[in-house]
Amino acid sequence: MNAIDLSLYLVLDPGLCGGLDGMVATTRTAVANGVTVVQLRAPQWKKRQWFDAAVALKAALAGSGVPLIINDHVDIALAVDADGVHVGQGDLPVAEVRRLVGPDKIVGLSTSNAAQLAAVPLALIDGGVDYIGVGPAYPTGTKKDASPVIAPADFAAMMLAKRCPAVAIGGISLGKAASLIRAGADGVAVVSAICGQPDVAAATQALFNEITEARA
Ligand code: TZP
Repeated sequence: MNAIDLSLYLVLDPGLCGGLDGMVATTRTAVANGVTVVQLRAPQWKKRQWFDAAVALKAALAGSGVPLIINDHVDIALAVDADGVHVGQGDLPVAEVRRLVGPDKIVGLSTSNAAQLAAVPLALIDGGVDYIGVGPAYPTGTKKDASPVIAPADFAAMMLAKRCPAVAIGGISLGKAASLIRAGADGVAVVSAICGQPDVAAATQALFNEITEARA
């Protein structure tokens, strides 16, 4: 398994951030204030926009130690030599993703229920993943086709059953991260709690502090 610090995982949304420049500015500020992973996610975009944004984000993250993860598009991840790829249940199978990116890239997979969790492949040689996303933990307006919200008891059961690091996602804002960390999540992933916030630095710091305190 490739190590990844999932503590505070920023999933960029070009609409909320105000386009590419806004995504780069958000990334710089968020990383300076505690974000540990950055994912480029732009379901509406054409491939060239993905490529240009991935190049810009990779440059923005250079030297920070914070990995750049590309949602869904293995070719973009390979083209810019990103740190990893995150796929959903309807995307390319993770075994194929692993075969394409090799053993050293981070591969993440979204899971929304116990059955999907039980089917997660772990051994890298068999196409395993490095971490899972688990959600939605709360209702979200950001992903229109999100799966049903995972009830807290079911979320806790998934955290007990997981065999790799897990990041909670979906509707997580200040005050909603701590219970997920205490339930066993290794971190939380957010879009709207950081992207488009009037004070990205303060929003990031507050979330980071909540996660740190929940672990103490
Ligand atoms: N996957 C599951 S929920 C979600 C994704 C990408 C959107 C999360 O966005 P927000 O704004 O943090 O609720």
